[in-house]
Amino acid sequence: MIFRARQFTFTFPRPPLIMGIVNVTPDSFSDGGRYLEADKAVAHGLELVQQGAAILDIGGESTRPGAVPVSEAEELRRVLPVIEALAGQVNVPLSIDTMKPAVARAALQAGASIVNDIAANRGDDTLWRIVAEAGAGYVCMHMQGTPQTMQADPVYANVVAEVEQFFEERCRRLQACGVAADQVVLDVGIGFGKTLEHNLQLLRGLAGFRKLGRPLLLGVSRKSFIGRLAGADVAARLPGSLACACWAVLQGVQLLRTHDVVETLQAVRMFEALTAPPT
Ligand code: HH2
Repeated sequence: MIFRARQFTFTFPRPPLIMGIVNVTPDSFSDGGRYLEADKAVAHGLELVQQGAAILDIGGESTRPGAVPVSEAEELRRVLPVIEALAGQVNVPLSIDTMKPAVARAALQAGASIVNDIAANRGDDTLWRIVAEAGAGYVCMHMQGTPQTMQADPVYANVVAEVEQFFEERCRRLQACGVAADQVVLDVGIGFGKTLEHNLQLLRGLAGFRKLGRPLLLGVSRKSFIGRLAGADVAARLPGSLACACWAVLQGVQLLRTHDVVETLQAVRMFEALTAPPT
C-alpha cells in the first residue's frame, strides 16, 4: 500500500509514521497559546522533526468541542508564515489542518503537501478538487456535526458500521473528484461527535477498517475521553495516550497524530520490537 502526497511517497508496511502537532492557536485544548507567534510555532515544528516526526500537522483553528470559529483571514494569518518558514527548512511533508478550501489552497501554495480535513462530512467538493489539482495527500476524518455542536448528544445505531459506510462513500466521491485512492488516509475522528463509549468502540474496531485498503491515522493525544476514563486532567494524559497508540499499532494503524513525539516514538518502537515475529 502506498500513500502519495505531492513529492512524498510512503510505502507500507513500514514503522508507524508520527505526525507531530503544531497548533498556531490561542485556544487549543492542550497547548493553546504556546505557539501562537509564528517564530515559536516554527521552532516547535523544527524540534518535533528533530525528535522524529515524519509529518507536521499545522493548524490555525481549534476544533475542540465548543471552540469559537475563526475567520478565513485570521486562520491564514496564523498558518501561512509558519508553513512558508517550515517548508524551506524541513524535508518532511507539512499537513494543513483546516476545514476551509481557501486555507487549504493557500497552504498548498506555501509548501504544504497534505490536507487534514476534519470536516470530511462536507456537502461541497471544492476542497477535494483543490486536493486533486495539487496531487496532495488527504486525511479523510469522520466527525458527526460540527465542533460547536458535536458533543451535545452524539447518537449512532452502530458507530463502527456508520463510520465505515462514511469512509466508503467518501472514497467514492473523492475518486469522482480526481483524488486517487493512494492520496487518501482514513481517520475515525476520536472525540469528534462521540461519547466515551463510541470512542472505545471505534478503538476496539480499528482492525476492521483495514479492509478499506487505505492507511489509517489516529488522533488520541491527550484527548478528553482519556480524562473521563482515568480521571486525569489534560496535562496528565500521556500514559493513556501511549496505551492507545500501542493498541492502535497492533490493530494496523500506520499514522499517529500526537503532541508528544519523543514519547510516542519510544512507546511504539518498544511495542513493535516486542510484537515482531521471532527471528
Ligand atoms: N484531532 C484534533 C485536531 N485535528 N485531525 C485528525 N485527522 N485527527 C484528529 O483526531 C484530530 C485532528 C484535536 O486535537 P488538537 O489539535 O490538539 O486540539 P485543537 O483542535 O483544540 O487545536
